[in-house]
Amino acid sequence: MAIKAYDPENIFAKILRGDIPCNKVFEDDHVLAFHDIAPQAPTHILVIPKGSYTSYDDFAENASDAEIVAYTRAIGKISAAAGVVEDGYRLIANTRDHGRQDVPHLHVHIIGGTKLGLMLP
Ligand code: DGP
Repeated sequence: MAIKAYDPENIFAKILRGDIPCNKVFEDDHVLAFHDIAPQAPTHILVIPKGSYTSYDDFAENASDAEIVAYTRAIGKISAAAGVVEDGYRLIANTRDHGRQDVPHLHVHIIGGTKLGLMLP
């Protein structure tokens, strides 16, 4: 199946443009992070690159080194600031159809604040 082109009307593109609000936790030149609208745990933060990347593989292939470093470090910093590092947490990047990705703009979920259940297929 062909990988779809970036859809500028996806909900995270709208959040990036300021068309719809978010509960922001971090922002810099390359990254925006905000609380998930339907949290699955006490901490549930979404971290997105500002560039138009549909998914992790698109980002890994096409982002600049500066974007990749900024995104990777931001995920670490935001996790630390959220207070989940010591006890542990989970990073998830659901990817396209089989990965159950709903929003076609790359996002990493930072989930923690409690002992999480086992991941099932
Ligand atoms: P995924 O299935 O990995 O594509 O997860 C998408 C997540 O995005 C899901 O946990 C709910 C969240 N979400 C969807 N719409 C909005 C929104 O408008 N605002 C916020 N903050 N989160 C949203």
